[in-house]
Amino acid sequence: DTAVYDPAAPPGPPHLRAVHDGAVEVLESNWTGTSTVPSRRLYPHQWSWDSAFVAIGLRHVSPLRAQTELETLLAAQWGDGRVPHIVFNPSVPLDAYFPSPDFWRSSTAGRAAGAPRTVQTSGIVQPPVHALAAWLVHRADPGLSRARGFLARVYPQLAAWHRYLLHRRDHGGAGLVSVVHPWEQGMDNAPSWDAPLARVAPAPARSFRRADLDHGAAEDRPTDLDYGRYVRLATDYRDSGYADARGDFAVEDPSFNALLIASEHALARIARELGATATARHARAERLTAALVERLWDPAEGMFFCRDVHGSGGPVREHAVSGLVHGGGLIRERGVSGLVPLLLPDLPREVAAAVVRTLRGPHFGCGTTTRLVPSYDLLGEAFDPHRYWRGPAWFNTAWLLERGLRLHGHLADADALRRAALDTALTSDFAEYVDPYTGEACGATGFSWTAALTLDLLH
Ligand code: 9YW
Repeated sequence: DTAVYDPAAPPGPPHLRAVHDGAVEVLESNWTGTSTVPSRRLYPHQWSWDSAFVAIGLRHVSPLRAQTELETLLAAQWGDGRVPHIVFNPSVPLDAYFPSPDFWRSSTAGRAAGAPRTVQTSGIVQPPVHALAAWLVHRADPGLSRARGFLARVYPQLAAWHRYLLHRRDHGGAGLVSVVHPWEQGMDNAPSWDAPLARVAPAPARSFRRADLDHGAAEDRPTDLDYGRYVRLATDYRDSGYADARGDFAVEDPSFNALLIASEHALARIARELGATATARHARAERLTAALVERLWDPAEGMFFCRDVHGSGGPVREHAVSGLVHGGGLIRERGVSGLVPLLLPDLPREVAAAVVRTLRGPHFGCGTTTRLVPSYDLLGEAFDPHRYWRGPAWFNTAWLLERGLRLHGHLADADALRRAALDTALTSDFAEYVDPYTGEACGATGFSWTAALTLDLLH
């Protein structure tokens, strides 16, 4: 009877079984043998924060594959500790994704920063969800993890990764990490970037070819002007040898920093599991939480905002898409990134309570007007329910907020968000993102982190 080889069915009614089976199937078909592509057609390489989210879900299906996913990514770590945002698959044609390895030139331009010689990567980073993922993966099967020495091997790599961010990327000088490119924060064309990007002279459109438009609808994707600026920033960073001097663009982002803090807490747990002391790491995470509140919290608006490190006191500028933008300091665009710190255990009580009120209020409509939390202010001038990070709902942010609500004791809200995410994942065929009101699928379907985080919510 071969049934004994079948994976155990998760508990629950038949439609949850369908969600489970569908999610497993997506992860199977996006698995390359050593890692998972976010989407077979749109994103045919390994992406950094995608892999962390994927590992969190994959641990329920195969703890071994989940460990391998993180190990493959960390094998491409640079000598200076940075974990690149893309690890390229050499068997995929160069024109399948832009920017391709010949744009980043990691093994030559990144030599001084210690880029690996044998594997091609990008030179920017993505949010550090990895230590959190490694800890959760370990807990899914501690026996296998210990037998393979999983934590003992990844711990020094993760520690070096956090060191890089904390020491080389503190461009604001207050302890928080700055991103130097919108792609680093992961929410590429969020309206929060409009102001700092307005200072960047776009690269000429003819100097690059957007492969994303071969697979994604132009009206759902960033604009050509956005891309011109992305290319300029990345080119200048590359041509500096990926040196972390303060460049034109440096922003302290709430979600990026909150994920680093959550990962720092996870790294403390990993240290303790390995027999080392965890106190210093927990203390650092608490200090970073205090800095996050001090630098990015706006009590009047009840949410966190990005801080434009170069912008303080600068002139008000014009942006082609959203009109007038602020000259500096806090960028008061309400993005879902400003709610993600709810994930943190040491958030002051009144801050957590205010974030929950904002989440439920008219700007995000959670549990009231929206089906799934939008990426951007429903009432904001730049809101567009279909354009990528300027309105659509994403499943990774739903997962992060669900965890935050649960952590802070808002169980009914957490349950409702969980149900909405599970239903929408199934009906949208595990879409990359969805219309926040209707749940209509946008971007790619069969998207890996949607499937993985759905699986995690089922358990
Ligand atoms: C792109 C892979 C990546 C995500 C990012 C998302 C998108 C790449 O896809 O960026 O070409 O637009 O914005 O967060 O990691 O899924």
